[in-house]
Amino acid sequence: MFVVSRRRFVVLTVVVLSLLYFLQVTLRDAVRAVPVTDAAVPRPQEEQIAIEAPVVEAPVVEAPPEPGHDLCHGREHANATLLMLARNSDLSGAISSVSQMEDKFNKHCNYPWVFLNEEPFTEDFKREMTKLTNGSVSFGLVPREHWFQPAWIDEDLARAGRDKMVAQDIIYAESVPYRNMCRFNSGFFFKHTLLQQYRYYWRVEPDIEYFCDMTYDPFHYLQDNNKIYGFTISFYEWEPTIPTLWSTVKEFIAKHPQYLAENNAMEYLSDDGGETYNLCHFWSNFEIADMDFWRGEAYQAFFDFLESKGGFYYERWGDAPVHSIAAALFAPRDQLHFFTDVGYRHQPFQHCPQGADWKQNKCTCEQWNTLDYFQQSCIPRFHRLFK
Ligand SMILES: Nc1nc2c(ncn2[C@@H]2O[C@H](COP(=O)(O)OP(=O)(O)O)[C@@H](O)[C@H]2O)c(=O)[nH]1
Ligand SMILES: [Mg+2]
Repeated sequence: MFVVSRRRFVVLTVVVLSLLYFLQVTLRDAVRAVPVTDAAVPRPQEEQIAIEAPVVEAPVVEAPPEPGHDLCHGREHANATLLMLARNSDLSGAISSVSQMEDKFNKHCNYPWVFLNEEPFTEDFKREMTKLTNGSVSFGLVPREHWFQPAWIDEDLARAGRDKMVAQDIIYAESVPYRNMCRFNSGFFFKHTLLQQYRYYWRVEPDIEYFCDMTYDPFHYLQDNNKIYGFTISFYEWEPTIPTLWSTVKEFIAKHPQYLAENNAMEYLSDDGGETYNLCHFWSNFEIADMDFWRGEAYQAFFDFLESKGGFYYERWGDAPVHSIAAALFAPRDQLHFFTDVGYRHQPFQHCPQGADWKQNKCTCEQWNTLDYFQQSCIPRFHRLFK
């Protein structure tokens, strides 16, 4: 009796438990089938995924990069270097410029630095510069023949030219080193041994200011967009420093018309189809540019022609008008680039980005203080090229 009733009890228990399990499953599915329409009720998503969803690897969604944060990650360096010509006495200005460049751009990218000087850099200078960057640093001596006034220049004529400018109260009127520097920057820097391996350079001077974070790599920008010359400030040259430059340019063009690019930027340089120079130029203390252009046939022929006239010493031809005229005439206009989003100052002028660029790039300049809006600016002429 006891044995039978125990067996019955076990059977009953199994039946009851099966029934309860069946009811639980049916009810649970019924509840899940009801759509959740009340947005205020949080859906137990994780629980659902845990129970029902097949296990799939969730895609890795990276947070959008902070502007500038990874501007050089994920892509090889362009073939480029940062470049500074400086004297040992420029040390404090060089420290200021290099640390700003590192902070605003190069700490993300570690492009190399090349420093050039016609005298050996002091150990102090080298130590200070090396300390400021994680990129490689090289110090080069400018060969004598790339720097000093050539022997064939008539010194009496050159002195007369300097005296005339002193009388006109022109800045650097009497300075031969300044003329050496302008000639070197016009025709020789890109021939330096340390620069042979590079195509693009960013020219940086001591004592300049950068106001904004770079949010992209400007070397890649030039490369990807087939640009050869980038600038931030453009205005009028002081005519007494270049009295015969434009007539020399016209003579060169008449001899070598083949070097004039189709769709060049002559209208930026001249308001009368090339007859006279309106003195507009790109301020070359900031340049991000392609040395292959300077190394190319047209520019080489152009520089040799200018050099043969002696105007770097008899007058005071600057590398800014020389580079600008060449870039505007021997390259198509769409290979020139206005880095409008780069905030930059070299005494006494500055360019300050506007609007969204100013905000996104965390610029510290005041937006009203930008040469573009002043009468001295040639930026409107540059813009008109593309209208
Ligand atoms: N090594 C060397 N660099 C010079 C000399 N003169 C000017 N520079 C550099 O050439 C660039 C332009 O000179 P800077 O005095 O700033 O001329 P400015 O910008 O036209 O007033 C700067 O990078 C200077 O450091 C010089 O005699 N020797
Ligand atoms: Mg300067």
